[in-house]
Amino acid sequence: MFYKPGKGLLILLFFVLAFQAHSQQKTNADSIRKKMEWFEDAKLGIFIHWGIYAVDGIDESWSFYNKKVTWPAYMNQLKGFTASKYDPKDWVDLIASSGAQYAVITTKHHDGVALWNTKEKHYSTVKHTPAKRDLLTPFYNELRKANIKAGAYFSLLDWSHPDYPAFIKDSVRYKLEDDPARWNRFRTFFQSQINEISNQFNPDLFWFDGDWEHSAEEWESQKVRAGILQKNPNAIINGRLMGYGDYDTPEQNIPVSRPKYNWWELCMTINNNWGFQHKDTNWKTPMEIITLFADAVSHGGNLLLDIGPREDGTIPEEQRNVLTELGKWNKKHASAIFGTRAGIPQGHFYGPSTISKDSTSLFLFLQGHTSGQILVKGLTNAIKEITVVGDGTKIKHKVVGKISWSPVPGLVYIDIPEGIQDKYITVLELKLEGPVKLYTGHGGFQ
Ligand code: FHN
Repeated sequence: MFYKPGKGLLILLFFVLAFQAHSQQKTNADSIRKKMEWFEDAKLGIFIHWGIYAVDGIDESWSFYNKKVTWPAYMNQLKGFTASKYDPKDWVDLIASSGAQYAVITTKHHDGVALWNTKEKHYSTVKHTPAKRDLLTPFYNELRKANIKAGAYFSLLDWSHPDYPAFIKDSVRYKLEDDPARWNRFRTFFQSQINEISNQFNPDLFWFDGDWEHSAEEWESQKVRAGILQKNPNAIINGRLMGYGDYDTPEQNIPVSRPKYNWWELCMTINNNWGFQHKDTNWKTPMEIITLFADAVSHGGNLLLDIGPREDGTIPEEQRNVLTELGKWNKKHASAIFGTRAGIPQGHFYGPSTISKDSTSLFLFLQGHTSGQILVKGLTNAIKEITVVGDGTKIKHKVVGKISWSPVPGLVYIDIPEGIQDKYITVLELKLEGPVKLYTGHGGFQ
């Protein structure tokens, strides 16, 4: 006679399992939130696209994919990639001077050329270029010395690999369904390279790219994520692993509405191209970079600003200037940027803003050379004092239209005197009585 569990026991078992699943999910969410904290505090990263495409100054990988040049002509750039003046300490000193808290370098772009001594039988700067060396280890070593987090960009797709389906636009080497064994060979290859990167560099952040060509199942995204986290549970993965990442990566165009992920990062070129292109002199100015950086931070995001070094490893002066100017502004306004959280909605203040982590300081970013009065609406808190960040000047304000018996706050008008304006963006710190509290009603007396 077998024991037949009663209905009550089955219901109890169901709730126990449901509670365990919920607890596990909460634990996972808590552990992700904890590991994302440095990223959320970091606000600024520097992206580095460095590869053989800098030799002729052409589009990284895309130039052969889009048939602007033949693949042999593109790969002929291997012969010109010298890294002859590569100075990783100079790179990291420049990155540090910008105020960036992390850096992400292309370990391998879609063209398949690894910048480290991969054991896989495929292209690398070690085996196939005059550079003849692993370019990543010295860079990561310098980042660690400077206490800057290390990111590894890795292209899942590899248009140069003979076992990868896609090659150039409008033509494929094979279809997955026609040759699954060949796709498995490629999957083993790319996952082995990811393991090499994990084992050799232990990145704080994996920046995957090129996921759009296959599904999570075809990439085995879940297995890739698990493998990375098994080696480093604190590693952060960007949102380009077909749904198995930790944060969103809007590219080139700043979001107007906040992206769907809890965390997000805008990646952007400093001119119009990711890699070095001598013909591209369309440099964004320091003012433009600082403006879009403030906007991204005010919406709770990060900026990953790209630079493209020359084939010899030197960084163009225009790129150095932008990073240096950005760094000077960041140094002066660090309290309003690093470690803050997203600011108040546009309806309350017409410009970027951030809030201190303890929510008792509200930072207002004044575009252009504002003077006269600015308005903050719906701020319930009393303001203890207003200070110009990085300058210390105290500023007066007045509350207008407050009806004494109504809970609706009055309008806050702040007088901006001449002479306190920053060269780029002026920031005010409003120290509040208690954590920021906003009125979001429809006006009137309620
Ligand atoms: O195709 C790449 C491109 O070359 C570049 O690396 C950018 C950087 O975010 N990512 C892909 C396009 O989204």
